[in-house]
Parts: sequence; C-alpha cells; structure tokens
Amino acid sequence: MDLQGQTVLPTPTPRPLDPDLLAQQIVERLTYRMGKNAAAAKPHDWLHAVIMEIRNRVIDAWIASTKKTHEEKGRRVYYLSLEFLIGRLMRDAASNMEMLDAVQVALRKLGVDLDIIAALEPDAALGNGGLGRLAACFMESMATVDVPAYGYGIRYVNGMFRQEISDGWQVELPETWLTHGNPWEFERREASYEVGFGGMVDPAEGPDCGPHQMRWRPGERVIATAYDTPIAGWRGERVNTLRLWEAQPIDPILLDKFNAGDHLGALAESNRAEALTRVLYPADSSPAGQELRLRQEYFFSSASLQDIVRRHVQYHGDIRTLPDKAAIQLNDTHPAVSVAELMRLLVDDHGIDFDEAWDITRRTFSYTNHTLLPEALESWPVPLFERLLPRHMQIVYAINSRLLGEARRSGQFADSSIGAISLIDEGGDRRVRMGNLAFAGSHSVNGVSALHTDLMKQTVFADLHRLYPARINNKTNGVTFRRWLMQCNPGLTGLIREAIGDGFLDDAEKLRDLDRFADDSAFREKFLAVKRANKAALSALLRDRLNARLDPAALFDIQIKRIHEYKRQLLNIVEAVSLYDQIRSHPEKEWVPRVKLFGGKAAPSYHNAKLIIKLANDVARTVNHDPSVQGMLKVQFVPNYNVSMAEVMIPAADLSEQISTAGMEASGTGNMKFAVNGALTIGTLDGANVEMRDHVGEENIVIFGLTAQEVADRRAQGYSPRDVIGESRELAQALEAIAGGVFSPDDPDRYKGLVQGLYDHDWFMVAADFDSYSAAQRQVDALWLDQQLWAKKAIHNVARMGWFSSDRTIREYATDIWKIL
Ligand code: B1H
Repeated sequence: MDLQGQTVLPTPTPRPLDPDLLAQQIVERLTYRMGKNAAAAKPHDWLHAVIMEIRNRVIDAWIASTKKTHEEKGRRVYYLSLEFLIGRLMRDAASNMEMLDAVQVALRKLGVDLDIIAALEPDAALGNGGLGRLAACFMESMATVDVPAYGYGIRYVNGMFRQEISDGWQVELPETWLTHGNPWEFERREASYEVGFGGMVDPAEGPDCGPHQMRWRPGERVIATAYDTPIAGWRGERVNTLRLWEAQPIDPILLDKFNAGDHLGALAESNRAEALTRVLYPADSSPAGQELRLRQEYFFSSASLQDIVRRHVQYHGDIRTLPDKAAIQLNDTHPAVSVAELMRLLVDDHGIDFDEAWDITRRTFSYTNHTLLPEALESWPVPLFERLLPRHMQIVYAINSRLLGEARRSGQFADSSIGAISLIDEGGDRRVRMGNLAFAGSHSVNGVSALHTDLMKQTVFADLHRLYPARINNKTNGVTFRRWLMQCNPGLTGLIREAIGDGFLDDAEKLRDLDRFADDSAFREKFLAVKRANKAALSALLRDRLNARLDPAALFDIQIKRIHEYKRQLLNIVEAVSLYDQIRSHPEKEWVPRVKLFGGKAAPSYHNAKLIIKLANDVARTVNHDPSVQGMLKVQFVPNYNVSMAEVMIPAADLSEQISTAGMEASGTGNMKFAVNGALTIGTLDGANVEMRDHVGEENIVIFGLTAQEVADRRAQGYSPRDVIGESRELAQALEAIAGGVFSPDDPDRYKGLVQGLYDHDWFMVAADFDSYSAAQRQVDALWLDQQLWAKKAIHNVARMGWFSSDRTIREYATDIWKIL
C-alpha cells in the first residue's frame, strides 16, 4: 500500500508456511538455543523457542527495511516519547508476519497450546495510559503504511507498577518485566553516547568561534546505551526500530574509593546513573515535577538527538540539511528539552550561527499536545533547570528574547499580555514553560481530536496561536486494528471476513461494507453469538483469577482507563448505587441484568483516585452480597488493568463508558477500541467521542450531559452543586448512602470528604450531569430488551469506525506534518 492508502499491488497473498517444517524449526530452537529437549521443556521454554522462530522472520524483514531506508536517503521520522505502552509482542509479531495460524498448528502438533504459552509473555508496560499506548499504535501503523520511522524512548527496568487490591485498596508493587530476559531487544553497544548534567559554561575560544558558541563542561556524565526492538508492520513489508536508552555509569566502580575501603562510595556514581532509567513515573496526566524526572527527560532527549545528528552527518554530510532528512515528533512536552538540545548541538558542536540554528530547529520539530489540564502543563523551576542544564538555560533565554521581540514587533500584544507567550512563567517562582518551548521550537503543533484542538486555540495556546495562526492543526487519534480487532477478537474478525471478505484487513475503511449486514437477521444472530462467546471467555478468566461469578447473559458495562476525577468513575459508581436503591425499592420491575466492570490504576500519590477504587470495591462487596438484587446487578473491580487485560475485556463489552467532563479528555482511544469491537458507547460530547458520533450516527451512540461550552458557562456563572443535588432525589439519596457509611460500615466516615467535595465545589460536574446520565442508562436498558435493535446498532458501530484506524492518523501526520509523500 502507498501512503494515500491506494493498494499499489494486488493484496499480497499470505506466504504459505508449512506447519510441519515450522514445528521442526521450533524444536530445533528449543534444542540448540535453550538446551532443552521437547519432553523436558516447560511452557516458558516453548514460549522462548516460538519467539525465536518468529523473531528470525522479523529480523530478515528488519534488515531488508533498514537497507531500503538507507538506500532511499529520504526523510525519516523520529517519534520521541517517554512512554511506549506495548503490551505483549508475540501474537502481534506472528500475526503481522502472517505466521500466526501456522504457529498455532505447529504447536498443536507438538502438544503445546499457543494461548497458554502466549499468556506467559510479560507485558512491556513502558507507559501510563492513552499517551503511551498511542505511541505503540503509531509505531505499528508507521511500519504498516511504510513510513521509515524510529521510536525513541527509555528502557525502564520497572515499567508501570503492578496493582494489587488488598481489602479493597490499591497496593503498588514493582513490575519486573525483564527478569526472564527480553527476547525482542538487541543491545547496541556501538550506539552509546555521553550525556552531561550540571557543571559550568564558558565562551568557546578559537578563531572560528561565533559569539553564541559556548563550551559546556558538565559536572556529571552518564552513558546512554541503545536497545533496539523491531516493530513489524502488517504483512511484514516494513519493520521499523524502537530504540530505548539505558543509563550506565562511565566508571562502574571507582577503584580508588573501593581500595580505600569506601565500598558504598565506590558504587555511588554507578547507582546514581542506573537510577536514571530504573522506573517509569506513574502519574498519568500530571507531571511528577521531580528532579529525577527532568533528568530522565534530558537524558533520553540528548541521547536521541545525538543519535539523530550523528546518523544525519554520517549519511548526508551537511548538518544544515537536517530538516530535509529528519522529522522529529515530540510526544507531548516530555521530550521538549530536545529543542534546546538540538540548538546546543548546532551552535556549540557544529558552529552554526544562532539564528540559522533556530531556523533549522523549527523546521525539524513538531509537537503534539495531549492535555489541557492546567496541572498537567509541564514547567520546571528556573533554579533547578539552570543547575541541571546551565547551557540549555542560556539557550532558552536567547530563544525567549527572539520570541518576545517578534511578538512585540507584531504589534498584537500589550505589555500585559505578552507574558503569556514567554518561555518563562514569571508568576510566583519563575518556571520554564515546556509547552511554550515546544510550541516555539516547532513548525507544527497538533491536538488529538477536533474538539481538543479547538480548545487549544481558545485556551492554553490562545496567545501563541495569535502570533503563529498557521501552526496549530488537528490530528484525531486512532488505534491499530491489527491488535485491537484482528488479534484480540478473532471471533468477530472471522465473522467479518465471512461477510465482506478480507479487504478490511488492509484498509479499515472497507469495514463500511458491513453496514448492510446490520439488516441481516442471520448475521445479527452470529454477531450476538460472537459477543456472547467473548463474554463467556472473560467470565471464565475472572472466575479463575478472582473467583467472580458473572453471567454472560447480562449486559456487560465496562469502564477501564486510568482512575482520574475528570474521567468520572465516581459518576458511574454513584449511578450504580442509585440503581441498587431503585432495584431494592422496586424488585417487581423488569430490570435489565447488568454486570458493571471497572479497571484502572491510580497514581500512587493521588488520594481521591485511590479512594474511588476503594469505593468501587466497597460498593461491589455490598451489592454482590445482597440477595435482593441477585442476578440484576453485579459490580466488579478488575485488578491490574493493563494492555493484556484490555485485549480480553474490550471484545466482551456491550456498553463502553466514556463519561469524562466535557472539555477535559483530549481524545480518548479506549472509546475507539470498544466501538470497533461492537460495544455501544454511553458518553459525553468530549474528545474523540464527538467525531465518533459523527461517524457512527447519533442514533447509534448514547450521548448525555453538558457540552464543553456548557461546562465552561456553568463554571463562569458560579455553579452550585448543592442546589443541583437538592433537586435530584436519586442523586441525593445515593450520596447520602455513600457518605453515611452504608458501604463502609467498618469506617462510616470513609467517604464523607469525597462526598463533601461534590457538595462544595464538584469541579468535575458529577452532580450537574447525574440526572442526564441516569436517564441515558435507562435508555440503554430499554434498548437492551430489543436485542435485534441492539445488534443492529452495534454492527453499525463496527462498520463505521474504520476512520479511527491509526493508519489514517499516521497518513495525516505523514502528509501534513512530516511531508514524506
Ligand atoms: C494524555 C497525558 C499524560 N494526556 C502527563 N496527557 C504524563 C500527561 O507522566 N506524565 O507526566 C503522562 C500522560 N496523557 C492522554 O493522551 C489523554 O488524556 C487522552 O485523552 C488521549 O487519548 C491520550 C492520547 O492522545
């Protein structure tokens, strides 16, 4: 396929693979790589042997792709992200290399169950949530649509923490995904760079040195070493590289200290270096603000930029042509210090004049914003920034003086409003604004849904947008349908292929052909049967893991995502409490049996989010043990929600909860995964939900609540949640029960503060949207009673979600921003 999505070649025929030969090769890997014979091999050995076999084919394609990229000498894309939330790779790689069926048959011949060994592969959880998962989907789509791209990130030893639930509370445990080794990565000792921190800056001396050229003598240095993972695109035509950096000490042991008896001191430097890439910060949507985090950001930015510049000079000779050969995408502001780092490399190391360097830099970078939450906008205290990165601080000031000069000359800004453009926030303690740095240093700044992009122009970047009106653009997120439909939902995929053929596997928009099957009752029956089977599979898993008893005949209503007040898990729980009350008051009514599932992690320091997890578990315990609602309502919190759990839960969902306060969820991507797997969405007009409604049709989605504009207006008018609660009997009763300890008899005051917050300010408008949400849920109930109509709407969702493929998103980036057509 080319970049416009036109199929240049006829659909490639799947490469025939002989399962007998494959089985033989797997046994060979087992014998000569693992040193085991088949009779003695444990499931882990089989997993490793199978991965080796799949990996071989990936490597052949990888080497060919790398060669092709070199020969073409065209522009390459560099995707810089502090997070890549990949999950498992085995099924993904096998499926994209078109060997999954053959592997399954080969293993069966050997008496091994693919599903069982696949479950042993640890998730690569190098990300928090949507932002990190988007980076993983993009890597796969860039390979699929034949974009020569490198991902750059950090090889965290401990990725996202493992969540256990103990007595209903979240407990965080370290996730050690590397303990059994990682067969997908290759250490590249030849690709290592020094990264400095602190120290002194002097003017560079020499006859050819420009006035801006400086010599930075860092006080501390570490080594960044690359680990490469191949990322195969669909049908294996291109395999790109994900390069993750590990920090290593320059001197592993200071022998003079060691010999003098200071054994701890001898290792201190080494420990300090290794700490840099030890752990992922687990705060989704809110930056940690710790020194170690800034060190991580600079460490990976510097290593990546040095690598990019070295490669460019090696292949193209002239550093000045960098923008023609490199498009660097900043995934949020986490890598924004890269702007100053490239300036440093150009000015200090390559002797380029400051203004020319600034031009090169801006033509090279582009920046994606993922959130408008004020607490999420990264900024660093000037003293910290200056101490850690003294040369970069000078560069930031020099950029800032040009930026402010330009703003002043434009005549559009009064002295009072020019402060909003500055790279330095002067209110309170002085801070470096990373969003403004990324904006100023890029030729493109994009949001991740239409609504989010509009709000960017109106709010955080209003002033910079006035100065540079052509810079902000929208790129609505997407998800890879390989992982999120074909691999996770083989039942539905098989059914779709039967109905409309294989075209949609290469072009998701072809799912449209399924639309007419919504009116085909035989197809609807099969569709419902697939959903039912997926629900049974999830029920079996949760029975094994949690001893939960779920009825696959019930409506499966699922909210899985990070726990955050703006995502409003609380609204969902309060509504469940209200439903519980109503069922008990009117047991004679025909209630729709519902299973409400929750999953998600809370940032360890986020008090209210952890309390919401506890509340979900407290409500679950009470409701699930109450004989008067048996069969009508069940609530279950699923611990340790991660990519692999999502792959089981999403195909099993009837109803997808996308209920954030309008204006606060930049896009959402779970919303898309559910819809393409045939769930109906109950949601607000927030993020990409708005565009989903436009695509699936408003009759096929359940929308409720305030719009973003209404939320803003209500806040401006002075919103009084107390009055709203007073007018809603159902809401008042549910809140009273929660605050009064009905669900926490062991600690009746546990939720007093949480509920008090709703009465006092309710920043996230739970009360304002409650009645509308509750009515929407009853509308869902009514619809459920007509299974044929339900199936019809669900099929329309699947058929009309093709646009939300990340292949479409990546083509838009490639055409509009990276210009690699
Ligand atoms: C998103 C983040 C995020 N937006 C800070 N911002 C982080 C911010 O560790 N940190 O400091 C980590 C993550 N994540 C999400 O991005 C949005 O909330 C979603 O709406 C969006 O779908 C996703 C991908 O664009």
